[in-house]
Amino acid sequence: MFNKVLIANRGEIAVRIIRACRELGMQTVAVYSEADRHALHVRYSDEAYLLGPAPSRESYLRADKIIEIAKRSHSGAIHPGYGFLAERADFAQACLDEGLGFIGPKPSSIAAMGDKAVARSTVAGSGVPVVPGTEGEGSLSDDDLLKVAPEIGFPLLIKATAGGGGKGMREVRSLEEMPALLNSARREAEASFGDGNVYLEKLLEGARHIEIQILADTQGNVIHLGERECSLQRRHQKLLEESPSPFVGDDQELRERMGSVAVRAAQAVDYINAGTIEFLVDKDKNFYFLEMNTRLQVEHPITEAVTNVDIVKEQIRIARGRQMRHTQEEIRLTGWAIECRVNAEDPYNNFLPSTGRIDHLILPTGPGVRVDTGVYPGFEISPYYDSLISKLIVRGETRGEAILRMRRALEEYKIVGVRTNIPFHQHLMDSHRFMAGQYDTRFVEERFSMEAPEDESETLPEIAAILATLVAHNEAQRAAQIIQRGERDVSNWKWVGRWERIHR
Ligand code: MV4
Repeated sequence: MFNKVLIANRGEIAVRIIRACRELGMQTVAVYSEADRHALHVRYSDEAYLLGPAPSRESYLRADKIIEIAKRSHSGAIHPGYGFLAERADFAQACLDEGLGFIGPKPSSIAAMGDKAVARSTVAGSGVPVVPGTEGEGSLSDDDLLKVAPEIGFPLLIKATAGGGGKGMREVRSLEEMPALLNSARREAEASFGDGNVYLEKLLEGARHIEIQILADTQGNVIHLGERECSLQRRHQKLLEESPSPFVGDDQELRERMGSVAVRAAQAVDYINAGTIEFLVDKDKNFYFLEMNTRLQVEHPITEAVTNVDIVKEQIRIARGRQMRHTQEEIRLTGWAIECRVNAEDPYNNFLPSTGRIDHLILPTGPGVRVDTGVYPGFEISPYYDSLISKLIVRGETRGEAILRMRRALEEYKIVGVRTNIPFHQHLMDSHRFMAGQYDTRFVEERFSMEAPEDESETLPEIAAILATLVAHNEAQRAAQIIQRGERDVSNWKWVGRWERIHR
């Protein structure tokens, strides 16, 4: 039984895990790169060890060094967080081989779900619905794929078996264009994963992306914690998540069905610890298994907010061989939670990553607000890691209250020194489609613009357009976002005025 945990991660998630450990009375060991010497996770941990230079390859991906530090510091277990080594079966196995606990599933479960074709056929064998497509495991040649494609029917999707996150994915609308698309999909998959193997699925258009959080302990208990709506994303990067899903809403029967199918999918690979089953859900509420994420997810706090379950503490208890503290009957979703991912990127410039020092920072607080962050004033945002700087999570009794609370929290949030996507989230909170919960995975890319109100404004009087823009974006927030030291000498107000005249 361990009581010292090494956190093999950085940023907000490392801080989140350290907090859970401390509340459970456990010692914490941080690891960090040269870019993260002054990071919050280093300050919050009991001990911290340098891994190496800033690039992930030379620091947070150095499995050998991390295991060596775990042993040297007498840590009993490693929590991988998300990203980096979290879904590497070989790393989980190496931990176990060295007598270290891995706070996550068994290596065999990670491997089975890591190969998307194996995952499909494994869960399908347990009666989990999958999108019609190629069946079985093992590699398929172009000839094989071109032969079965017409049986599956067009449009279809080429997907990488080593994939996930949309890499190596291609839409195919006819047999004629398929050979070239197979080629480019294989090349991209080979470049990204070192594995050019692909499989086919019928393309589901206009579907929603809804995922189910599950927890499984070593005593054989598997429960689900309801769903998260994750359709608001751009180029496979999620931007906002909510729980419950407005699409599932009060259809408790659908929730229960998706939940029990998710539990079955987890059981199909002998799953232990926290995991997430992703589904595509069509207009008629048919749902299909997409993939399973065998890790703690970025958006776990919204599930915590509506279930009152501390998922990270449960992960640690489960890894210590303890029974889960909750039964399925005890889990009830109450209220509504929304998470906005605050990224250091410029929503007015194609979401270009923004780096630099955080000169000023005021975090929103107050009723129903949670901020998980790894940064503080004076911290330098480097280009080496993902651009997530914080997660703003709000909870309300109803979806309406949660949206109003999110607006209020976004107004309070001030970051000066780097650009952030806060104006994007503010714009989104004013979108009628978002308010109505009417969005699918194409919404941000196809129907949402930062430049103009979503419903064409030509017919509206000019004065209304100006007022709507001013109210929607909140002048003060806009001014704070725009400041870049030494770049111009006019006041923010003048600059905003010009900007708005240019962008009308
Ligand atoms: C799909 C799909 C439509 N039909 N599969 C994208 C990433 C990977 N996790 C699976 N993805 C999709 N698979 C079929 N058969 C549409 C997507 C998809 C998507 C899925 C979830 C969230 C956002 C998405 C954005 C574009 C496409």
